[in-house]
Amino acid sequence: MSNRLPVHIKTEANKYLFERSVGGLTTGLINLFKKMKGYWIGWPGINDIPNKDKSKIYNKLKKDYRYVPVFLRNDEFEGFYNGFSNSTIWPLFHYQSMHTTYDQSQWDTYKDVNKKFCKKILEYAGKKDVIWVHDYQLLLLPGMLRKALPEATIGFFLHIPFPSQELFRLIPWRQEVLEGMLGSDLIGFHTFDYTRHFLSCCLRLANRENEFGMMKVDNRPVYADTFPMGIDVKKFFDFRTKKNKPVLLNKDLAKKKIILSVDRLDISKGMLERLISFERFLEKYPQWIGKVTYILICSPSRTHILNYQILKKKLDELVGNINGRFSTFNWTPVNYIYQSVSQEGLIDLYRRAHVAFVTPLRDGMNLVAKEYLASRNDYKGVLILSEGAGACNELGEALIVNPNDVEQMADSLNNALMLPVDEQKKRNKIMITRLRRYDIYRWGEDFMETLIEKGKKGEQLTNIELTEPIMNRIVNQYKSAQRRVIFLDYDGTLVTSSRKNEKVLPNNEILKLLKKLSSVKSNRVVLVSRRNRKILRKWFSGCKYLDIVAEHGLWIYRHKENSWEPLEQHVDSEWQAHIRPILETYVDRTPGAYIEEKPHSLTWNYRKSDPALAEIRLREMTINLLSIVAGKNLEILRGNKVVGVKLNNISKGKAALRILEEESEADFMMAVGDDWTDEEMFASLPETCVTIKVKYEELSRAKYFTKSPKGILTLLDKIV
Ligand code: GDG
Repeated sequence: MSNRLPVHIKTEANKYLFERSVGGLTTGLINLFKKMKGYWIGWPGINDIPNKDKSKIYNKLKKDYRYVPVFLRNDEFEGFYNGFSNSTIWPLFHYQSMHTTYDQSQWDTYKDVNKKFCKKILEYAGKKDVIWVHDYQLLLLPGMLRKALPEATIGFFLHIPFPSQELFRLIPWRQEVLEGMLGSDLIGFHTFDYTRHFLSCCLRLANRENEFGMMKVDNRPVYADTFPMGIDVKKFFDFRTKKNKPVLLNKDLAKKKIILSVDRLDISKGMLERLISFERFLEKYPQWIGKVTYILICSPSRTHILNYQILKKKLDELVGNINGRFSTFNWTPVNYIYQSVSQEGLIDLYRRAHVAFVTPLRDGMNLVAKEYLASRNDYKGVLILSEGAGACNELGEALIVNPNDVEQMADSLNNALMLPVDEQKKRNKIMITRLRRYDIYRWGEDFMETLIEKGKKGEQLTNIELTEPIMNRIVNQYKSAQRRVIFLDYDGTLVTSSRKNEKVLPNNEILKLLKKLSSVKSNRVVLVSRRNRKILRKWFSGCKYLDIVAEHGLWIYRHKENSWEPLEQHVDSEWQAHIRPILETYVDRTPGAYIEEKPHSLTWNYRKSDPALAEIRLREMTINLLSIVAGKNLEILRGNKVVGVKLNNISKGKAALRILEEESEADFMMAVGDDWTDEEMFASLPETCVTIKVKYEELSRAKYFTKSPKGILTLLDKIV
């Protein structure tokens, strides 16, 4: 799925003509698509097609190319493409917030058109198909598809930068945009920075934490990862052009030193700044006057948008000024071509250009830089590349420039023209070898393989909702067992989670359930809580047959013995004196954070803090803590908005295992909990144990989940 099909339709003399469309996405994907057996669904490049012609076009595209057109009306295209896509998302994501507009009706149309695309896919996609959605025009589509096809494997790739949250948060509909993207199983970006920005937006604006790029959304894992798009290196490298006969240039021009740039006319491509620096270069290095020609190829794009019209006007003027100022009777400094050139012509130009001058202000990747290198089968030529292009991460041997630094760019032109051929070859060989390794095919396969793998892994990671039929199944297991052990956490599991030391007394319903459940002779019911042992005994004094594990596993109460036993005879708490000051430093530096203290643990809680700040503090703090806990009987554990240091021989899991040692006959085991200390318990219990997590938006080792304590009380009620 992409906004644009790889062809666009033109009308000429009442006939429909099909032409290849220009642009990074299509160039990159067309060959990959040909290798796959699928459909490419997208807009055919023309609007308001009369109904009588639609089916003719539809059939031709489908039969000849396996393309499926989504027909749009002019007004839809205006709001969706020229509007929200290219007047809001594009400029904002390219850090041009001053050129960004926010228009409610354009946003509404954007949503409607995404729905239209969704409807079209649903005509083709099977329940479990793999769907790959491309780019910023279809940000909402993964979310829409997920609703309609919950089991499908959905990938999304963003071809443009993903901005820092400072900018992204300016969008009034930012939440919906993020949720739309999060409908995917895998979200791909060109560079690690874009991935990082996206994850940071999810954290700060949608409160979604991640573990190494994985988030949990509606009980599904969603992955964000980096896949730098490559090109078909072999095609460019092996392309046959006649050495002596230029395709587009006349003989005189072909003899000059050529500086080349190729862009779609776009505000992000830095053309004005580039021209200004070329003018400065002529001023500063007059020895090149008459010897160097700058060929500026610029394909028309988004011509209906005002900002693009203004840019075109400025560009025309600037080229005119430079040419007026420096031209001689037999030399023009800037050769400005405002049209698309043929593929053959383009590759011939790449091969003849001494310098490729690629200086976008911001660019998701920039394929032109890669194409220039791949075309150079003589390994000659110099690439000047902007640090604002995603490609800069992979092409460090190019001459790297800041696209706003006119002086630096002018100097780089001179340096590039002076660079010895040996040095050119050395640098280009390294870069071309790298491009060969991760070419467009590897990129596509890598994304697809990861998508399919993550889609599968998702099935394993996902816990199952505790629905009525599952409850009935658990009740049957319970009924047919001879000896049962049931571990129940209290806060957050039987009652709604409370703040630190707030008292949430068990109500009559809970007390009645626990009393009944624990009175059954063949049952051993154990309440497993973080709370103080005395309080727990007081609260549950009415449940005579209930056993209790208190203070995260430190104490075990057996009703038969009517006494408390420590899990470990000696609990050393000296270690806390070393850890506490470190946690305190981070409390001081992180508004909202606080420390919770137990004999066997110290935790740093940040539920109330800014999640992004806490994330940074956490990383730093963990590094500090690691050096202290190393080699000691201590471990660092991370839970939901909490990180803790604890003695590693004391935990709910260890206490539960101690109890199970006394229960060798048990043929039904169940454990229920809601937080990270319970995760330890889930992990240490045998595979056959029924484990239930009372929380929804977190990854868990438990087999089942339920959204609130109500689900657990219902299950216990069914059991008793
Ligand atoms: C977006 C992102 C990202 C251009 N003019 C002609 C022509 N082209 C071809 C080039 C190249 C493609 O169009 C342009 O690709 P870019 O990557 O440079 O830029 P965008 O179109 O803005 O693409 C970009 C890309 O998506 C892929 O993810 O890299 O950052 O903005 O392939 O060769 N081709 C021909 N004649 C032209 O006049 N034949």
